[in-house]
Amino acid sequence: MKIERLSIDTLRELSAAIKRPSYEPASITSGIVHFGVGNFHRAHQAVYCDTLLNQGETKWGITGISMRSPGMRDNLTPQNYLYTLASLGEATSYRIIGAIQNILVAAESPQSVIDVVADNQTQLVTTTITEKGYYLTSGQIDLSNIDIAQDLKSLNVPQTTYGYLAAALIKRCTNQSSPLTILCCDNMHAGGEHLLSGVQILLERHSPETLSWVKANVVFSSSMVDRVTPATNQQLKDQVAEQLGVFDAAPVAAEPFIQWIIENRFAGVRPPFDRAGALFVDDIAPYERIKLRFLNAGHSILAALGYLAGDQFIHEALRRPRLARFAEQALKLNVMPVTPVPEDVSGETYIDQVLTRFRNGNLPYAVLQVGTDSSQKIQQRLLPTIDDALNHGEDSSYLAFVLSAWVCFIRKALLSDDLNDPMLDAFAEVISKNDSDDVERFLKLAGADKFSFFSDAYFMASVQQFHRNINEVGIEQAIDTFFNT
Ligand code: CS2
Repeated sequence: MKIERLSIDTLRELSAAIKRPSYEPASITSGIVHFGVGNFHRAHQAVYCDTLLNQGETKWGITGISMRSPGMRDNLTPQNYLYTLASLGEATSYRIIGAIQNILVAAESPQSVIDVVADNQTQLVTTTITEKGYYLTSGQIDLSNIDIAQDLKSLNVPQTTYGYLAAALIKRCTNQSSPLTILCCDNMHAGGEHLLSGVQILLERHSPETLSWVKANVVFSSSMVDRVTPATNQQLKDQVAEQLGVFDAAPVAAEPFIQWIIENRFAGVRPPFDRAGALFVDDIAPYERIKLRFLNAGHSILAALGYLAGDQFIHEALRRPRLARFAEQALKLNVMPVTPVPEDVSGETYIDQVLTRFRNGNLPYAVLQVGTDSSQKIQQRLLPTIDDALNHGEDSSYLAFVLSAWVCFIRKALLSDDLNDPMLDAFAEVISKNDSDDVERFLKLAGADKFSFFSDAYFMASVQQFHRNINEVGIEQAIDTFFNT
C-alpha cells in the first residue's frame, strides 16, 4: 500500500511522540539565507532556527541555496520543505523540522539568489559549502581556479558563493539596504575572513565603490559547528517511513550531541540563537581549533587507518585496539601540546568525549565520508598542527605516521574507485607515472609544500619510513612497529 508523503497536510496524522513545528508556516518569514542545504545544515543550524521559530521568533526562517544540484529542492518542495530529523543515540527520537521555507537552485535561477540575499528582509547569510567551496590552496583563494576566474570576469551568473555575495552586496549598497551579517558555518579556521577576502577580491574588480558601504554595513563572522551527521541511506528512509507512517524523501540522521559556538560580531539584528542553546563568544579561534584539531583530525586519522584496515565505519575502526590507542595518543601526545584550548575546556576530556561519540554504533559514519575531499580537509585539520609541533619542538611522530597513512589511503581508495576528491585526477596522474614518489607528490597536491614541515628533512624522512612500513606489513603491524620503536 502506497503511503502518503510528509507535508503540512499529513503532519496532523503523525503520532504525538513525533515532535513537530508548533508554529504556522504562513506566519514565518525568512530572515536567513543559507548556502549549502546539505544534511549537516539540516541537522544543525536549521534545528536551532526551528527551535527559535517554536519559541515565537517567527522571522528566522531559512531560504536555502543549492549551488548546482536540484536534488534537495526536488525532494523537499513536495513536502513543504518539511523533513525528519532522526536522533540516533542510546535512544532514538524523531522530530519534524520546518525551518526551511524555500530552496533555490543557483544554477537554475542565479538572479533569484542574488535578489534574495539583497532583500532587505534578509538579516543573516550563513554558509556550509564544505572546505572546497572556499577555493583555498594553502589558505589563500586560488585565483586561477576556473570558477573564481569566471566571477572575476562577470557577476551576471556567479559561479561561487563569493560571487553571489558580491553581486548581492552591490545591489544592497545601491538600494541602501539594512546591515547584513555573513556567518561561516563550515569546519574552517577563520571562515568569515575567507568569505570577506573572496567578496573583497570581486568587489575590487567589479564595484570598488561598494567596498566602503560593505565596510560600514556588513560583518563577516565565524562559528564552530558540531554534530556528527552521516549521509542519508535507504535504511533510514525505510525506518522513518515505518515510524511516521508517511514517506519522507529526505530524512536526516544525526547523533544526539549538538554544539554551535558563534563569534559575537553581527551587523544589524542578531538572531537569539543563545535561546536555542548556541553560545556567543568574543574569541572564536580557540573553539575552531579544538573542533578542527581534535574532532575533525581524529575523524581523519581513524578514517585513513580504518580504511586501510578494511573497515567501512569509524566505530568499527575504534573497535581495533591498535587503531583506537593510536588515534587517542596521536591527539593527546601530538595535537594537545600545541593546541591552546578555551579556558572552560579540558583538552583531554574533550578528546575522550569525541572518541566516545565516534564509538556510537547506532550512527554508522562511513570512513569514506570523512575521506571525501580529504586533500582540502587536512589543510585545515592536520597540516597546521604539524608546523606548530615542529616550531615548538614537540613530538610530531604520530602526525608523521598519519600523513603516511593518508598517502596510502589516497592510493588505495583511488585504485579501488572509492576516492571522492577535487584532486582526484591529479592523484591519478601521479599514480600513472608509476616511478613517482607518492608521499611528496600527494602531499604537495594537498598544499603541504606551503607548510614548513615539508622542507624539514627529518620529519619527511620519517613520513617516508612509515609509508614504506605500511606498504610492506599493512596498517596494524605498522602501528605495532610504531609503538615498539
Ligand atoms: C567529519 C565532519 O566528514 C567529516 O569530515 O569530520 O563532517 C564531522 O562529522 C563534523 O564536523 C562533526 O561536527
